[in-house]
Amino acid sequence: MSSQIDHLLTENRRFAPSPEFAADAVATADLYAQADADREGFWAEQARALHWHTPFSQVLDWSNPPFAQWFADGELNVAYNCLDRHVEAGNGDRVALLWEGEPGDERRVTYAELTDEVKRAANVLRGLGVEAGDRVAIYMPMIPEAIAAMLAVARLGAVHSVIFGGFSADSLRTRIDDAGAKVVITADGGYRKGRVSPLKPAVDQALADRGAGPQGTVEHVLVVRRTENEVGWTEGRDIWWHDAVPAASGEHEAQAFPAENPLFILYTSGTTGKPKGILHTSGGYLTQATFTNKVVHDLHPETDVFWCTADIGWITGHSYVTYGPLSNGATQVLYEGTPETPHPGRWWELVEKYGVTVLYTAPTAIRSFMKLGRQIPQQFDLSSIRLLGSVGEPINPEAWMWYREIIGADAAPIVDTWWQTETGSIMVSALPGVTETKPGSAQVPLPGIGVDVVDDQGEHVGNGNGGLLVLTQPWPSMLRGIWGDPERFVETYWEKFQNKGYYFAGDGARLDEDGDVWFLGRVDDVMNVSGHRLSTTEIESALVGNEAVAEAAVVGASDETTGQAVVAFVIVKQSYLSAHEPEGLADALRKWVGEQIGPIARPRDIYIVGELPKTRSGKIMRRLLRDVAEGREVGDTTTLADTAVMSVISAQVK
Ligand code: 6R9
Repeated sequence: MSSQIDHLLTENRRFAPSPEFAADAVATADLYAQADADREGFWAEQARALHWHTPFSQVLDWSNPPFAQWFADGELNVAYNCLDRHVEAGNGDRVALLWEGEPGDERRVTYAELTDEVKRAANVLRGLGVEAGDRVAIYMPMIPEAIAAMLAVARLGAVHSVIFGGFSADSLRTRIDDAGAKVVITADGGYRKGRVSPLKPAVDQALADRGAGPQGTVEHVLVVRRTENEVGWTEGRDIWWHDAVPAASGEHEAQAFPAENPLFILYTSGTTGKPKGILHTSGGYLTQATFTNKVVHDLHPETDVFWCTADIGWITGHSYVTYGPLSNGATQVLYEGTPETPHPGRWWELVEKYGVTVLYTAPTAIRSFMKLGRQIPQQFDLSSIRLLGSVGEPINPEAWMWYREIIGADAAPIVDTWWQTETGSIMVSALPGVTETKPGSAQVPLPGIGVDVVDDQGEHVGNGNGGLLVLTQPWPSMLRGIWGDPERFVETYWEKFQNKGYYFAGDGARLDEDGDVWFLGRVDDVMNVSGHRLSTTEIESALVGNEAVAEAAVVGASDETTGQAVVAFVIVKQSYLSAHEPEGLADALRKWVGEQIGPIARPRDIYIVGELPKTRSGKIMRRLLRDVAEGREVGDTTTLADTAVMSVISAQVK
C-alpha cells in the first residue's frame, strides 16, 4: 500500500487509567520492558503459570518457518489445567459457570462438578473409541455440557471442531467431512428467540445421504437432552448423554500430551472464500489464552464475575469462555439465548442478577443496544461492572463512548481487543490500569507481541500513515496451519511478506502520531476513490456519528470515472424518524460525511434500509452490499444469520 490513508477522523478524547483501578490491576507497565528484554523468556514465564506434567526446556523452535513449535519438549494436559488443578488447590467449590438458559432456568456448576462431568464424559468418549489425535465435532447450544464436551475431548488428547449451532446441515457436513470426525456431540436443540431451535435433525441430515462422496467417518453421535423436542434415532450410532455420562466411571487420570499436540480445528467464517480449518495446538495456545485473559480482562478469579458473550462456535468463545477463564479458575456467566429474549433488557438483567464485573462483547451488539436506546440498560443496576471489552470489528468512537457512558458509568476502562481465529488470542489491546485509552483505537501490541503497519513492500509506514497490519514475530497461540492444506497456509498468510518473514493479517491499519494502531477493516474493505484510499470503517464511523443514524455499512462500488465510488447503506434511528421527515436525509448525510472527512469521502449513493446483512457472528457481509451497489445478482447468502435480509434490501434500493 503505497499511498497513505488520506482522510481520517481526528479523535482527541483520552481516558487515563484511574489510580484506584491501577492500584489493583493485574497488568503492570513493566511487562513491556520484561518482554522487550527477553521475549522468549517472557513467554516461558507465562507458560510456567500452567501445570506441566513434563517441564519444557525449549521455548520457541522457529527453524522451519512458518511452522512454529512452542515448548515442544514439554508435556501437559489442557483439561487438567482448566479443572483438576483448581480442585486440587482447594477451589473445587468455586463456581465455574453461572449458567442461565433462555427460558430462565439456571444452573451453578462448581469446578469440582465440572471436573467430575468431564472425567465421566472422557470415559464415555474413550469407550466410543476416541483416542489422541481423533477429531470430534461439537454442535451444541450454549449449555454447560458444551464446555464439558470440549474439555472431555481435550482431556483425551483428541481434537475438537466446534461448529456454531446456527450453521446449516450443509455447513456441518462439509466441516465434519473436512476434519474426518469420528464422533459428533450435539443436543436435541437449544432455545433461541423464545423457540426451540433443533440441532439433532441437522446432524442426522448431515450424516445421511452422503451421495457419491467418501463414506462418512462418524461412528457415534452423543446427544444431550435440552429441549425435549422429538428427534430421530439411529440405533447403535446414537447415544444419550444422560444415559451414558452419569453411568460412566468418575475416575479418569489426565494423561500428559506433548505441547504441540493438536487441540482444536476451527473453521473461519465464510465472509471471504471457502472456510479454512484453522489448527491450534495445546501448550502455546493455552499459555497465551490464559495470560491475555488475565492481563487484558484484569481477571481476579476470587472476586470477579466474568462474562464473555461470544458463542463457543467462535474463537472468542474458545479462548475467553472455555480455555482462558477456566484455566484461570474464574467464575463466569454463560447464557444460552439471544439478547432480546424475552425482553430487550435481558443482558442487563443478567449483569444485575449475577453481579458481572467484566463484560466482553462485540461492537455490533453495542450498536444494536444503542439503537434501542439508553433507557433500556438504565432500568438495571449495572454498578458491578468495572471493565468493558470489545472484539470482532473496529468499534467506532460513538459506540465506544456510549459503551463507556451508559454501560460503564463513565468510569470503567474499555479494552478494544484486536485478534483473529488465526492468532488464537488477543494481540493488540490496551492494558487496563496501564494504558491511556482512545475511543476507536485498539492501540498497542501486547507485551511479547510484534506488530507493525507496513506498505506493500513490507516497509514500516511511520506514524501518521496507513498500511497493512503484520505480525513480525511468532507468538505462542499462533495457528499451526490450515487443516489438511499446508500450501494454503503458506500462501494465505506468509507469502506476501516472505522476504521479511511477516504474518499478513489481511487488515488495513493506521499508526497515529503516538504510534497507536487504528484498524480500518479488512483490506478488501479499503476503497480507492480517484486514487485516494478511503476506509469503509472511517466513513461508517462518520455516518454513525450523525444523530439520525443507527447503523451504517459502506462499500466501494466500481465507478467509470473515479475507479470506485462510495456507496452507503444506512439504518435510521426510530427516534429520528418519529420527529423528522426522511425527505432530504440522504443529501444531508452526504454533506455530513463531506464535512467530517472531506469531499472525497462523500458517498455517491446513500440507501436508507431497515436491516444490514450480517453473518451469524455479526460481521457485515459487504460483498453482498457491493453486489447490490453494482446492480448485480446478489451472491451466496448462506452464511447470513437471516438469509431473507438481502431480498428486503434489494427491494428497498429499487
Ligand atoms: C476475534 C475475532 C478476525 C477479524 C480481524 C479483523 C476483525 C477483530 C477487531 C477487529 C478491529 C478489533 N477484528 N477484532 N477489527 N478491531 N478489535 O473476531 O476473530 O472472527 O477470526 O475475525 O475481525 O478484521 O481480521 P475472527
